[in-house]
This record gives sequence, structure tokens and C-alpha cells, in this order.
Amino acid sequence: MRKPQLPVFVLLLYLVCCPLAGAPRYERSINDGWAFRKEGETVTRAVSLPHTWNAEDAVDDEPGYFRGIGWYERTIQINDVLSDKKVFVRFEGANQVVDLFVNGSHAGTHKGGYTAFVFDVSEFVHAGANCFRIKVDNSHDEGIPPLGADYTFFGGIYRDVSLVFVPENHISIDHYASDGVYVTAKPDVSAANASVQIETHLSINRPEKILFLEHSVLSPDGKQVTAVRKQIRKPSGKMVVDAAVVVPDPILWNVDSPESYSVVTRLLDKEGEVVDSRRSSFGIRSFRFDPDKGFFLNGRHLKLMGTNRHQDFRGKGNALRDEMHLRDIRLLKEMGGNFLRISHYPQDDLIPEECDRLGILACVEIPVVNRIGLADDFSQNCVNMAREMLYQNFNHPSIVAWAYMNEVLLDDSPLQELDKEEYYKRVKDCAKAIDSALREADLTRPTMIPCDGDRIRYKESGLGDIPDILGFNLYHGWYYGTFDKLGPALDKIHETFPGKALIVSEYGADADSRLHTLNPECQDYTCDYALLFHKSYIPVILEKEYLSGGAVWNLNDFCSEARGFAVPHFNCKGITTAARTPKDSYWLYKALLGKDPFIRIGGADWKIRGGQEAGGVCIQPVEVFATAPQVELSLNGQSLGTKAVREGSALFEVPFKGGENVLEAHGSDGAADLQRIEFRLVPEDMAHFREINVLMGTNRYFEDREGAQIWIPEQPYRPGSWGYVGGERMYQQNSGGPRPAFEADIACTDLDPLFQTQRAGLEAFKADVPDGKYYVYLYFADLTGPSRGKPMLYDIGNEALSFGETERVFSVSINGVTVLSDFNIAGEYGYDTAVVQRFSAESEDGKGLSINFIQSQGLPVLNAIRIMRVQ
Ligand code: GCB
Ligand code: CA
Repeated sequence: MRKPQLPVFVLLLYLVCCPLAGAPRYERSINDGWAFRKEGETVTRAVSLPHTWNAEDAVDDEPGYFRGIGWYERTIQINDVLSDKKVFVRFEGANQVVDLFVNGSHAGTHKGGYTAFVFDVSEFVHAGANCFRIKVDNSHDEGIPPLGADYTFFGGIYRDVSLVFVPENHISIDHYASDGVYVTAKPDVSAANASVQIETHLSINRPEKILFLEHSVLSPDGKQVTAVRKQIRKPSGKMVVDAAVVVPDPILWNVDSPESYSVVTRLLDKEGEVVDSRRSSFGIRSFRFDPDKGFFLNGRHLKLMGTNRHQDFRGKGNALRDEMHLRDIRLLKEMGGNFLRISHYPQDDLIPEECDRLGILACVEIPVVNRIGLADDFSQNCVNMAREMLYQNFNHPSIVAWAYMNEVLLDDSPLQELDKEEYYKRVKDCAKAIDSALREADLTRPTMIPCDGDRIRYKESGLGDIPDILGFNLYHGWYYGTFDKLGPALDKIHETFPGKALIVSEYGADADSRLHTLNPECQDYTCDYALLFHKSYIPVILEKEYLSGGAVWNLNDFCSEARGFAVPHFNCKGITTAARTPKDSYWLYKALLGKDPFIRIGGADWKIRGGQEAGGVCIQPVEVFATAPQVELSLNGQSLGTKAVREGSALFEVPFKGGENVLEAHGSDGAADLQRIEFRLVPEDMAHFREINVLMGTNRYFEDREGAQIWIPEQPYRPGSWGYVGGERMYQQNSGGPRPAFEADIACTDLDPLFQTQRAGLEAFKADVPDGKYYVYLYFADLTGPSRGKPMLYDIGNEALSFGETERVFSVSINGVTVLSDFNIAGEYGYDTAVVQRFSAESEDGKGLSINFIQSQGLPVLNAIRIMRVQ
């Protein structure tokens, strides 16, 4: 770290014997009791922080979400003694520009939505009632990253806010809103000793003749191991004081034994009275990223395996309680992960804190995503953000790299204004400015840029030469290509960037936890395809020696307002849902990476299954994830045999009966699991028919968790059974090839997958049901609208093509009675809109039900059908 030269005199190294005095500084949160309104509104709402104003409008059917100004106002009663104190307001994060007004005076402005900041309000507050007004603006601003990204920029004060009272002379709290104490600890080669450097920033507002600064270093079990005291003559203003100590026989911080030291820093007056103090924790460890051999921690090779994380949660936007942040790190640890890419921005203080505590290595980055801004202050704002990130996270042993610029060459829209050479030069200048700010402030950690798969651009532009480590976000077998291309692509990257340490900074496939299939297809959004994706990536990442590791995209499903697909407004590449329920891929990782005996029957959150009965049962595969070499599965008390576990799982064919089924799995290592599944059999003997839910034009199964129903894939009609007659499965046509499901966000439903596939040109749907009264529900959505809008950036070269169809008009009859005539779905309801029509019908004289589709113009379509016996 670089710092000004200061008149600091080393007095003596001496061991402190006195007990630690109570810290004279204190803080309290001011999260509650705010009145909130959007600019222009007159009525306020009572809110508590953390708060976002976009929790609802970012997930509704209306495209877009409010990006503008919000006001928070409250009276803060201050009964504290204010003489000899400084008062600060500390925001842990608010998106994205904040202005604080205290009793009518402007106390400060902060730009950037993901880092902490403080305002000194000492001048503006007084004893008694104080009026605090906070203006927060999340409008697009070309000067502030991120400018555009695959996630929602929720506005508001979405992290905690506190009042901090410190003595006039104090350990700085306003040096980039950090601790003010920066510890660099390094074991020597033999690890017999560790050298510990401590840089302390002081704010001296009341000049003194002399002050003392004392550091007491405590071992992980709280015993003092060494101490140092420095004398500061004529202290004044902002000062930096350096100290160095040696810790003998250091206990190293490790992923399996994450032991941290702490340092208690005290500022003392000439009588030796404590003026201010604070405790910082740090770890002693060494690490390196090797371009050919991967990552090493304390001299031992360690493959980094883990995930990325976004900070939002279903229904809450980004406004999470502390506990919710902590839970995510636990989820990652329990999975056996040892690495977290804190993406795409710095997160709550507790995230790196918990990584330290649980033994997870991490990198953290500033949110420059897809492109840089052309505004004059963009680069400066990036540098400032990078410094905030760095200083606020400095002491965490878990953090092993500083990153910036995610896939920054992906969005070439700035090329409309600048030629390529000029734009790339600006990107590089910005990168260099950030990179050198990081290096200057921290000599111990490497820098990193996460790139998209287009390695050539990062090479030719020269951007790839700037950081120490290159991350690559790879989606072979999702957005492009096939799984088997991953290995060769990685080898090419390694060849292209000799001397650069490499990591797979992202890889993942979307999965809606409600969607399953027995025939996975790329982009079908089923858990089963995502599982295949992870199964194919993991061994490649493990096997390439030069790769430091890999980070799944993503730990959790997260909000991305502009997305359509199975769960509109969400990116579903999480291995847990947006409410953190694990999907099968999560269990796969746990089986492969976890250390303790573990077993889990797949589809743990798939409670209602269904299918066509054949010979009294319906046979479907069930995968068991386990650490043991062998597992036994039984169904309703009867063993289905024992199987060898290969690469974390074993597959069983399970003959489900109708009703409740109990699956029990036992691993040879003693782990056990039990799962109850309700299986809805469509009876072979149609005389027992009750109901059926069928998705058209797809192989997918969909669990409707609100209606407690299972939807099963279509089949062709056979006499004595049910199914479609004629027509063909409709694919979304993309320039990169057909897609098994449409991406449109379907208006007026939460059951989007019911409407995103369809059969076109069908003649009929027939069901040979017994005589009786039925409800027939037909599900329609016209998916062939003229324009699908701009493709997602990530969907490289894959824009959805227009069908160029004329109108679609058809009639529907049930058992010869026309129930819909000249029906025009889009004409009546608009494109991409859910339409469900319920009809009453009777089956008489053993004729069953025949629903016929009669074409007038264009092809008739059907998206899903439900038939239920009512009498
Ligand atoms: C990426 C981006 C990330 C996206 C992800 C995706 O490469 O870095 O922000 O969310 O792909 O799912 O497309
Ligand atoms: Ca919206």
C-alpha cells in the first residue's frame, strides 16, 4: 500500500498486559421508521430498510421497472452526548446515487450501488429531533457502472444504514468507508513465522502533543501473541501509521480450518487512556495462481470449485436481511464448494466475512458489465469503486483476487459512436486505470478480468494482457455448440494466453425447478438438461491442470427483468431456486465435492409426478446422488437393487404405482434418504379415467405447485387411450437453430411453461373416456408474433426469427358441437398472452371425447389441454 510519509516514531515494542478497555466508539442501525415516496408522488409509505422500490414492478407483466428518484425521510432522535464526538452515517449500500440531507443541509453525495459509504454529519446534527432526508436515484447514468447487464438494478436503500459515534480523534471510518486498519499478513517460506504489517488511518480533529497507537495481535483462540506500540508526536489531520510485528508459529488460515487472528488497535492519549479502538480480523495464509499448474493455498494445490452469487431473493428484490446473506454462504459450504465469485459487484459486508469464517476462497469485482460508458467520469467512477471495494474487503483472508469488467467486449453498441480502435483503446485505458489502482493499493492479490467465450477479441484488443488472471464465462451446450467443445475451447484459451492464470468464471444452464423431462434437449429449461450440462463440465474443469477452477453460474436463480423463458424476469441458471431450494445439480455437486457421507434422491422438490400406466405401473428413472461407491434404492419397502455410483450418481428405473410412493436410498457409507412422491397414474383402463393434464409440442413435465397438478407430455392417439391426431411440434426458430420452447414472457399467467410450447396443425385431440360429464380446458397462446424484439446479448448470434405468418383463425368442436368458431387468439387477446377456455362436454354411448380443430386461416394450435371428469 502506498501512503504519505508521516512523522511517526517507533517507541518500543512491548506487550500489553492491561485488559482490553471497552471501545468508546459505538454505532446503531437506523433501519426503521422511514417514510418513502417516489419523486412526484405525494403520499408516503412506511418502510424499513433494507428496502427496494422494485420488488414488484421488476417481476410483473409490464416490461421495465421504475428507474428514477425515491425519497426516504424520518426524524432521528439523538439523545447521545455529542460534545467531543463525531457522528457519521454509514450506508452499507444503496442503488445507485445517494444524497443525504440532514436538517436541511446537504451532507454528501455517493455514486455507485454496491459499496459502502459514510457521510460525516457532525456539523449538521444536534441533540433532539433531527430531520433526515435521503434521495436515492437508480436512473441509468452513463458515468456509473453497470450500464446494462443480465440482472435487475433494484433501486433503493437495500442494505443497512447506521449512525456511528466516534471520538473526535479516531481511527478513520471515512477512508473509503473501510475499517481504517489494513493488515497484510504473510507466512515466511518455512511458515515458522509470519510477518504482519498493519497500516492504520487516523483522523485527528483535536490536535494533541502526543498520542499512542497500540496493536495487540490475538491468536484464533483469543490469546495475545504479540503487540506493538507507536508514539505519534503532534498528531493532526488525516494520518497513516505503519507498524509491523512478527507472529511466531502462525496457525494458517485454510479452507478446512479457517482460523483467523485479530488485531485490537487502540488509540491512547498521553496518560494511556483509550481514546478509540477497533478490532479487525485477518488470516495468515499464502496463495498463488499458476498459469500452468492452477491454484495453490499455503503451498498445496487446490482446485477452486464453487459458484457465483447474485444478491437477490424471490419476492424481496435485493433488500435482504443479514441472515439471508449468510444462508447463501452456508449453502455453498454445505455443497462442498471452496470458492465464490462475488459477482458482478461487491456484496453485503457479511458475505466475505462468512467466507472467512467458513473457509471459502473468493474474488470480488466492480460491476463494469458488457461495455464501458462513454461519459467523461466513467473511468474515474470505476477507479473510485475499485478502491472502495478493495479497502472495504482488504482484511479478508478469503479474498484472493480483485476483478473488474465482466465480458466488457460483448456489447459493441458504443461502436455506433466510436470506431473500434478508439473504443477498444478507451476500454483498455479504463482497465489500466482500474488495474493500477488495485495493484498500487494491494501488493498481495492478483487482478482478474472475466471474459466471454470470444477469446480472440480479448487477445487482439490487448485487454487480456492487462490483468494477472483471466476468467472465461463458457456456455458450450447452452448458448452455443455442444458439451464436448468445452475441453478443446479451454485448450485454445490456454494456448492463446500463455502465462495467464485461468479460471472458468461462469458456466451454467437454465432450469425451472418445476420442469423435468425424460428426453433432455438444449434450452428446454428442464432440471434434467441442466444436470447433463453440469455432469459434462465438472470432469473437464477438474482434469485441466492449468485451470485454477470453476464457478457455476449461479448459486441461485436471480432477477433479470428483461428475460422471458420459463420463469420470466428470472435467470434460472441457479443450482438453487430464487428461494434457495436446491435443484438436482446442487445435489450432484454435493455428492462430488462434499466430504461427509451424503445421499439424496433426485427431484427432491418434485413432489407430484405422473405418467401413463402400463402393466399397473409407470416406470420412470430416478437418479440418486451419493458419496458412497454403492447405493441401494427401495420402493414401498421393496428393494430395486444395489447400484454402483459413477461420478456422483446412480440411476434406477422405478415402477411407480398410483398414489403415494415411498422411496428409500441407502449408501454403503451409511448415508440414507427418504422421499415421498405422489404419483398420478393415467389409467391404462380408461374406464377408471379421472383427469389428465397434457402439454403439447414438448417432452416436458411441468409441476403446477399452486394447483398441485402434474402436466405430462403429449402422445399420439391410439384407440382405447388418448392423444393428438396430426400436426407437428412447433419450435421457436432462431438463427442458431430451432429451440424446444418459446422464450416469450406470457402475459396474464405464472404458468408460462404451459403456454411456451405448442402443437400446430393438429386435427384433433381424442380421449376415449367413459360416459360422463367432463370439463375440457384448452390452453392457448399465439407465439408467432411478428417481432420478438432484440435477442439477449448472451444469446450470441441466436436471434429468434419471425414466423412471418398471416393470421391464425380456426374453429374447435367437441364431439361435433362447435364450441369456438373462427377463433383468432392473437386478434382477440394479443400475442404471447395466456388464454384458457373451459368447456363442458359429455361422453355418451362410449364415444369418448373428440376435440377437433378446423383450420380457416393459418394453422390451428393447441398449447395444453386438461380434461377432468366432473360427474
Ligand atoms: C454471462 C454473464 C452473466 C449472465 C450469464 C447468462 O456470461 O456474465 O451476467 O447472467 O452469462 O446467464 O447469460
Ligand atoms: Ca415490470
